[in-house]
Amino acid sequence: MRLVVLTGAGISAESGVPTFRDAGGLWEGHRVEDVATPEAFARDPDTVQRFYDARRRAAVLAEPNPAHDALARLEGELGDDLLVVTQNVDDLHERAGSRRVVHMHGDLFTALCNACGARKPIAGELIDRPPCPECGERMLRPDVVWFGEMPYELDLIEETLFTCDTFAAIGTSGAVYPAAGFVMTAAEAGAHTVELNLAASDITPLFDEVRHGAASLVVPEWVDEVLAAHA
Ligand code: BV8
Repeated sequence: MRLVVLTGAGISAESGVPTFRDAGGLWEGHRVEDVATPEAFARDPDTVQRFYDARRRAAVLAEPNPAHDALARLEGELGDDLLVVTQNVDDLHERAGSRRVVHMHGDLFTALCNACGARKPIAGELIDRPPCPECGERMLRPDVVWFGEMPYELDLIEETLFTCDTFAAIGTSGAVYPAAGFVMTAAEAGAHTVELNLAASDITPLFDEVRHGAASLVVPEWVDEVLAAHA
């Protein structure tokens, strides 16, 4: 059994991390083009830095929920036969104990230097332009993938999708590519595909199986079934 699990903001919603498109979501308070594009950063870096500094502070205060815990438990049993690909920039998968996690859209706790390209851990804020520990320049940005930028680890992700026999998408609206296309790649490779989401998404019709409900309930239930079938 080789599994790929794609997660989105919905898996962290019950941990108090706002999603993007739901009521009260991030895109209600901010226009994507003002905070999540390289053009926005060039035009108004302070607004972009404040946006990510605030999300970093909120992510520190959040705790993993039973959905994160269940995936960590699944990795405990399946080891290398499970890969979690997350669109999330929080660190709740790792704080729940997952190790095999690919952050295809980057993460809040790494800074990327626009001068020398170094990547450095960051716990605090970037609004005050701290110097790059490597080159000393004050051109650090959040190491997140903005719209129009190439997501990370696409080769590894596609390779794993081609050889998986089960693909699950948890808490994602399927509104953003190339992530929203992974279900088709997995299906073409013959995998069984399952969506676990609070409500129907933009890609629900593409799945073999659909389970709608809160991640903290439907994910542990699904993991128990997978482990029972694997035993
Ligand atoms: C790229 C990081 C070149 C930053 C993000 C093809 C067609 C059309 C457009 C495109 C295309 N290909 C590329 C594009 C352009 C663009 C795109 O997709 N635009 C969209 C708007 C149409 N894509 C890009 O620019 C990408 N780069 O294409 O580079 C390329 C081309 C080909 C191959 C390689 C490269 C880069 C996109 C990455 C942008 N960065 N995040 C940050 O975090 O600030 S995207 C961001 O939004 C997320 O990371 C995620 O990827 C995306 C969607 O968010 P979700 O996680 O799904 O959250 P959302 O709020 O939308 O939904 C939440 C869901 O959870 C809902 O369904 C809800 O019902 C559910 N839910 C809520 N609560 C719960 C729950 N479920 C369970 N339990 C709950 N309690």
